[in-house]
Amino acid sequence: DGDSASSGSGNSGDDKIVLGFSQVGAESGWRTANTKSIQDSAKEAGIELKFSDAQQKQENQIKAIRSFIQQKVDVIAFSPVVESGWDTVLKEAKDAGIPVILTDRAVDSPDTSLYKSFIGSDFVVEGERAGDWLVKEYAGKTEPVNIVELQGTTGSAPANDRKKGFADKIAAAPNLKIIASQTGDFTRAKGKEVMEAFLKAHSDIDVLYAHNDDMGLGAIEAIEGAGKKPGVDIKIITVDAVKDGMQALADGKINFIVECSPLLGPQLMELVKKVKAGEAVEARILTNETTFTQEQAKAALPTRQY
Ligand code: GYE
Repeated sequence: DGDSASSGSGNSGDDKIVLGFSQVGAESGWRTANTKSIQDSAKEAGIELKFSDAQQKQENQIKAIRSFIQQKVDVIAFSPVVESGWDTVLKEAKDAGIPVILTDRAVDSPDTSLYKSFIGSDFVVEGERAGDWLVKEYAGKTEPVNIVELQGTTGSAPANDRKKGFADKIAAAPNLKIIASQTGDFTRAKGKEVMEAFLKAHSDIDVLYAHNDDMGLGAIEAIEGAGKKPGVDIKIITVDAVKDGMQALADGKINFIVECSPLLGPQLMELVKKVKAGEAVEARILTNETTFTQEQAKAALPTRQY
């Protein structure tokens, strides 16, 4: 909706700021909560939001950004599905005088003048927190620990960084070994499918590290389908801490979750206003996050917002 009113200038007479936002897709519970946060906070801030869903495809995001440029929106924000390949379209926005804000995921463009700010998590730290927990869990043990890894979308910042942070930390314990690692595209269906293949190929999996809750939840179905007990026969670590993940953690099917907050909307709208007013903004805004054990999940669940 809203597309019919989009010809000509983004400013439709009143002084409402027009924000074009290109979302990754609807691949996970995290993403759904993120979309809601952005839509709700735009409304609250009195910002007109042109929202576009790229269905996990970079070409769709590039199209959406070009369309926002054509519509002369005031500010463009987007969550880049992958890290590479943005220089050209970001240059087009810059040449058109439209400021860009990155949310959630990073780009690898060397020219940081192509965007005003980047708001979101430190995914390397998230991977490190997952790795730290595992190293502690097996402290003092020397038997081999076989880990399988479900990676997020190939080429995305969270997949690259969560893999790296985890690998860096488990390197401290030579018996902790990743025996298989594949993408599950951040979805439940893919997580299940890839875990089924892992279980067929390896009879001796001790640990699953999934780059998000949804893939972990899909994998739990695969593990149960293979007659094993998730959280007991195979220990599971995930990232995000959305409600379904937290429930599985409280139920003992997941062992540890590293939080990644999707509630970026309010801070994004603050940034949009500042950027529109020509005020200086911080180049990097980090989200505050924690981790959850099974006991902590039980305590947090009743008041969890998403
Ligand atoms: O962890 C995952 C989602 O970019 C941080 O994307 C986000 C990730 C999140 O699909 O669930």
